[in-house]
Amino acid sequence: MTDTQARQLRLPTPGCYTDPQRSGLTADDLFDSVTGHLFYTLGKLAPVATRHDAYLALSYAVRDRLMTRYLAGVEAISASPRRVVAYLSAEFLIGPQLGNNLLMLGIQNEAAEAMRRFGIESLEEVLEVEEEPGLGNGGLGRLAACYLESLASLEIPATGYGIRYEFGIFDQLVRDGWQVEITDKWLKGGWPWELPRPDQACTVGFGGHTETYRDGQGCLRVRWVPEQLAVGIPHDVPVLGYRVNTCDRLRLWKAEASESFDFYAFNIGDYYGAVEEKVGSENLTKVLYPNDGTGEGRRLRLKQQHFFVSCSLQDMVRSLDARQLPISEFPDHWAVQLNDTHPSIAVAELMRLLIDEKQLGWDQAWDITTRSLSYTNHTLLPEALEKWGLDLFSSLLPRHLELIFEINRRFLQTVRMKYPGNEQILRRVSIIAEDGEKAVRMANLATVGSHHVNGVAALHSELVRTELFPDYAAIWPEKFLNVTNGVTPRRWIALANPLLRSLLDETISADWVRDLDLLKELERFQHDSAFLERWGQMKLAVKRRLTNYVHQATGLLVDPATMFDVQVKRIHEYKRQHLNALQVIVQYLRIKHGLAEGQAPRTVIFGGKAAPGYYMAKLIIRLLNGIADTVNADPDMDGRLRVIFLADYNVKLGERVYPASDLSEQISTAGLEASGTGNMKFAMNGALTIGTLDGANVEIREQVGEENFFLFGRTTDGIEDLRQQGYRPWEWVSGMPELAEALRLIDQGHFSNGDTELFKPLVENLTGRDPFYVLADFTDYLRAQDAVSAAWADREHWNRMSLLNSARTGFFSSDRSIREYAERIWKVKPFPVTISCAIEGVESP
Ligand code: NBG
Repeated sequence: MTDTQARQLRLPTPGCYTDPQRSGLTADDLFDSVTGHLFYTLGKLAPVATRHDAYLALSYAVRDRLMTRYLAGVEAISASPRRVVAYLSAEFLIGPQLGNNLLMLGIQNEAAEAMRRFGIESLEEVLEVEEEPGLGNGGLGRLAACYLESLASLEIPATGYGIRYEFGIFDQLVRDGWQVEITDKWLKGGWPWELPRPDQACTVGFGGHTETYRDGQGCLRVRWVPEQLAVGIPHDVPVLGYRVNTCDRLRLWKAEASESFDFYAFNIGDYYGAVEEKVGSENLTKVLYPNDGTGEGRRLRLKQQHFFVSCSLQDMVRSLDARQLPISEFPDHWAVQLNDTHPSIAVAELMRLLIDEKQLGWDQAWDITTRSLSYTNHTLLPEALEKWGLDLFSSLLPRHLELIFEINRRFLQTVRMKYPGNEQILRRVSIIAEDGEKAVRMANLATVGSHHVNGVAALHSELVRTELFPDYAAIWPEKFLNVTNGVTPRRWIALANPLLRSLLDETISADWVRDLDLLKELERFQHDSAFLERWGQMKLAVKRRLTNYVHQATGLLVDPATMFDVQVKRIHEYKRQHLNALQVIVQYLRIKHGLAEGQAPRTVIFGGKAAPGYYMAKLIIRLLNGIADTVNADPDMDGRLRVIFLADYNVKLGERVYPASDLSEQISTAGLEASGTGNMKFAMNGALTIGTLDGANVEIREQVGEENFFLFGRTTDGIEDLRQQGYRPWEWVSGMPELAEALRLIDQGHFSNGDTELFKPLVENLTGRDPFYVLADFTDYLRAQDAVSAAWADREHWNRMSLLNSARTGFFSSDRSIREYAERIWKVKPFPVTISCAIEGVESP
């Protein structure tokens, strides 16, 4: 028997399949595997294979290599049960998968070599064709993805539970300066990273009524008789950790109708009626909602939330049943994290499963629920704190509403005992809002039903305690804590910034990828002129890469030697892109007036999507593009000022932009940005921050040193004082001639081809109410921008500050955040997985 025959005959051992073509990590093995997939999985011959085929075949080859690890993990957990983290999130913005998985496996070079043998010169060309699943709006969804990756990298067993939206966040085009939304058909070319599991489907009910009955023991029980059923089909995405065997799982639910065909309707000739239910149910997971949209489609949104939460909790319960573990052990097996209020119906749904399905008594069910759930708050903006009117709620989830009333009644009883006669406090902490339209307050439900509640940056968590939930914090002081957000250095440095990565590998050793605190060692070079020069050269090379992209995307040539001054994030008034816009206009005017001496030449880059229904945000995009058109067409600006709006900002574009930035704009109104995570990605990659004391900016400044951060603006208290004094923005304009001129120019149509109506709402908003204190912070912002220009003039000094920003941002690794959650909230420990064919270079314990 030849070697090849022997190899083909080898049978999989439990937990490991050692066929090199499926699990080997050499370029030869990968090449064989890709050839095999091209032929057998895609049914194509190499000569006619497209780039996309190469991407698919390589992805299947890589997925094979994840499976060994994934299945070994599943077996290990069932052999030796321990608590698993269930991260419930309506959004997971996981970004492109192929490049990341190659990095995790340590086979980027091998894959590049395998592709070369196909005649594809650079791996980039293949990575480029991957469509990213836009299953999130912004920071919250991306955070969930970073956290899943860190969980796997720290070898902690975890499942992310979410929704498989058929259409994710819309693709953004810019037409005549306006945002245009295009449906995101991310699944159209096939998505090789998911495994559908129809055998593990769950059924979820909606509507109907409840009825009481007596069980076998004569106990009175409640039964929910739903009017409509939908089926959730899990689609699993493997999430491999960095150079470890742990491969966690992202389980996304897709909705299908329970009865895809109504034979009665069909038989009476009503073909459309026969498929109506199917279409209705499948609409459930069709589209992701914009997080700051209007009230439209709210009913469907609540359905989505209940749908994915119910499927996920049923799945967890089933995992205990399958192992014949008593339901009382639920909290020993699952630590369920609620990512914002979107999954907070979990409090009622878990109670329902325990009481109605598992027939437990109230006290035991409540004990299990509150020992299992914990909740992260991600915003203080009142419009984002979800509330559902009782009419809507009772029509969709009648049984849940009964349970919520009872949870509330019992909770208020304990509050009454603590604060006798204090009706005010009862009104404030009640889960049901009684003022105005009666509604269920989801943040209150999540807080009452969780053992811990955390904010996402020190300042934000403090505001949660003192402003949002002071009464709850008085009742349960130990329930509230802070876990400052973090981002994964694998994607945001190692993958996104290969030049920085090699420099770090060479100067520190490659261990920084696992232990970002090692970046501190860079501090040794802070006075080494040669090293600082090298640092600057590296940055320049990275900027060149972005310059090429900008040229290709916009047709504009930008000079990589200019300062790249960048603001990329969702467009929102509180994030104040319009504050930045006003500053750019002042820079432009100074150049026009010959007053720009000492002003650094800049390329100002914007990127971000506005919620489709958010008019003011869309007008801000129009303004940014209007300024870009005017500035870029003016020869006086050549070499001094360029303004770019990059369309369709997403994870992929973020990977290009963060590494190439010199200045990071983090200029939100103090108290309104819960944390920010882009701010961390910029700083890690050596951009300096200009920012307010808001969110995690506060901690970034503490870490990198105040001398390496451009601070401006009013503090949370300063804003509050202004509000109390009665803020009259129009009175401020006259005292600030540069601002007055900038506003006048907008008003007169200078950036809108003479159209004096277009930006009126924006100018009137700023000078009339200015709800986000743009004008109040303007002068100080300009001062800080002048300090930025001055610092840029001394390049060695700038490079030193940049180096120190990278060196001191180890704290913002999501590994640190996840360790805090694991120790303080979830009480889970790493559980290394052993497989006989471990990844090269990794010791299997
Ligand atoms: C966002 C905050 C950000 C924060 C992310 C992740 C929501 C509701 N909140 O400041 O606005 O960084 O959450 O925590 O999307």
